[in-house]
Amino acid sequence: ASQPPRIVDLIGVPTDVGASARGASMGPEALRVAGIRQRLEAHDLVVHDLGNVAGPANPWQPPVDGYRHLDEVVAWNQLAHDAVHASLKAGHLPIMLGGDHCLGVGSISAVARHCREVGRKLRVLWLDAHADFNTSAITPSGNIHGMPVACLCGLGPQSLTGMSGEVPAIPSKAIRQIGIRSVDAGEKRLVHEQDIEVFDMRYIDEMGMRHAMELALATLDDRTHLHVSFDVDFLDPGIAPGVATTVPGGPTYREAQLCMEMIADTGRLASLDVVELNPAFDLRNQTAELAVDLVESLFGKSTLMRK
Ligand code: 5AB
Ligand code: MN
Ligand code: MN
Ligand code: MN
Repeated sequence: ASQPPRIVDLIGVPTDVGASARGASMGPEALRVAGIRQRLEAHDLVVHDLGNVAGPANPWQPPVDGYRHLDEVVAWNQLAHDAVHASLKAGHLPIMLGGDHCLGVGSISAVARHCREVGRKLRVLWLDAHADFNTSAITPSGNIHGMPVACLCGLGPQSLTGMSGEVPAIPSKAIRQIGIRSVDAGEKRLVHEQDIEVFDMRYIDEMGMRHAMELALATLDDRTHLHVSFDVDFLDPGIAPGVATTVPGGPTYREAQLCMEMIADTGRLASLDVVELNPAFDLRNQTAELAVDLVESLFGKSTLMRK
């Protein structure tokens, strides 16, 4: 059993081609300004800031055949895929700084490919207000940031579903969704059909974050690669206004901290996305600072009571 890697690569992917509003492209810099590097270094991590990858501009066009900006989304995801895969191959722990959540396809398909290459099991925790399980046939918007989980499960255009070299890139049973509270009608049907394990806000209200996370993290073992895809709109908009698609009724500060701390306790975190932060909606970078605070907790910032 190998220890999770302790060299962290920060990979900026500054795009908003998959989003409903402009501005997530400013996310990587806002996270740097909030001190993500220094905060990780304070936890005995070696941090390599690899800078930003450079992809196509946002053409800001309406959807075509149910997809907005598909070519640009594919280009950015290929860049994310290659950078994340190279980091994993080097034995590092990639943190993708998004960018909108369409990038989950590139990032997680790289993780899936790596896991296949080294014979590891995969668990994906999808922290989000949304299920991101739309397809071109059912999307209300055409925005591809609402489709990455479907693409990873093999539902979507071949240019996105095939990125890992296998379709589907991941089995639906590898996924746990947490914090969900906004799902479109057609999307809901697909999530049920695919049998995705969802801990929605109703579940968290009734059973508590602790129980939700105990189940979401159950059956991990020392061969499991744990990936966290952290959509900042997971958080309650009262504490995290800096996103384009706020949904009321998300986790409080304490619930979010507990979520991150329980992930840290597993010692299995091996890759991370921080996506959908939109500085154009933020107030004095407070959402970026909160996201960095929570990332710090993912790497073991905790109170004095635990060792
Ligand atoms: B996010 C919506 N379901 O498909 C759609 O922020 C919103 O990555 C998607 O979770 C939100 O357009 C995508 C209405
Ligand atoms: Mn490196
Ligand atoms: Mn999302
Ligand atoms: Mn979301």
